[in-house]
Amino acid sequence: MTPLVELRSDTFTLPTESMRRAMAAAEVGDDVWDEDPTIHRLQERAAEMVGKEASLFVPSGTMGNLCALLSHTEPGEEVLVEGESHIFHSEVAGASVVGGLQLRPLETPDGRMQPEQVRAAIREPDIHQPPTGLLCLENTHNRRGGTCLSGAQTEALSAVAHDAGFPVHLDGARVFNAAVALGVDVRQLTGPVDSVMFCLSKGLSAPVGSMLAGSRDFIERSRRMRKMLGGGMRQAGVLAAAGLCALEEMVDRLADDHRNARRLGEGLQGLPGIAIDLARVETNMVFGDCQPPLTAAAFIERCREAGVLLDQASLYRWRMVTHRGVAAADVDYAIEAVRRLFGAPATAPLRATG
Ligand code: TLP
Repeated sequence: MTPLVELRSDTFTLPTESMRRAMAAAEVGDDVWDEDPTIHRLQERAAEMVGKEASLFVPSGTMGNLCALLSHTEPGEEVLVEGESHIFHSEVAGASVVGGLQLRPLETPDGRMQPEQVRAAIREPDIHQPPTGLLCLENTHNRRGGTCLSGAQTEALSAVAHDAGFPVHLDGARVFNAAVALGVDVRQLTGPVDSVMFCLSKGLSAPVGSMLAGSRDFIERSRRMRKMLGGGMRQAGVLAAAGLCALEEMVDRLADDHRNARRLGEGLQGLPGIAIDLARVETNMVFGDCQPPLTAAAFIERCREAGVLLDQASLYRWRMVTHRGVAAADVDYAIEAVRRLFGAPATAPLRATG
């Protein structure tokens, strides 16, 4: 049977043995009543790690972001987002449907908005215009390649919003990837913003769940929003137990995923018909563009037949994501399989994994 290398997303990571043991042994209670001791431990630990007063366990990153938007804004306000951000592109317009918010996309080449660009987008006090109510950042930036915002960039962007009197929310679904790639404490990336959502269920390998962190007041409001959205869970300490393992045991190993993504990007470089921007491979993602008439869907189907699974980003664009379930040998297998599709010679003898 052809082996399948799972590169569609780091959401495909499976829980570790240590997570399964912790889940089986977890002490639990009714979390809607705020009585689950394992969730309390997770929320305290998560808040401490990202340097915020409090945090909230939510079922998904999408719900965490929506709770944040609802807690920070009033209906009719405008929210500044990057043009390819997950909130704008992939959250089913929840901000507009549920929050009555207008999302204003700002275009960038690499996911890193410029302070001046944000300043210029802030609305004037004018009866015709929706007031600007929030700035959203994304780190790492998924659809721009898994690119990182540095602490200094986060600080400069946040200062623009704060000077104008509105808060900043960070979609940090993969903010630990950014911290590991930049070699900094994650608090440098979360300190300047008012709230941060990060996912336990992606590279950190927990089966379910994300965290939303911020001030005590903000988390109190978000708890209400989570209930409104149907995200009040009961004995979810079984899930929080896996989340605690994710935070304690899974952060440092993200560096392996980053090394594997680079190896993948380098191995696929130069094939006729697909273009990879290696400069954008900063963390665990590799994006490529097929050359018309080859569409991403057709390329993905051919890769699947060759045992390599990847994800479609747009008509011609595809994405590969490395994670704990993909070893260096799987990366090498994927490189050779894709190169064969293009009739390209095998790569030089493969290096040992670092
Ligand atoms: N991203 C998923 C898909 O939805 C695209 C993936 O496979 O990458 N923010 C960012 C930056 C994300 O990448 C994602 C998920 C989310 C938020 C939402 O998280 P979930 O899937 O837990 O709702």
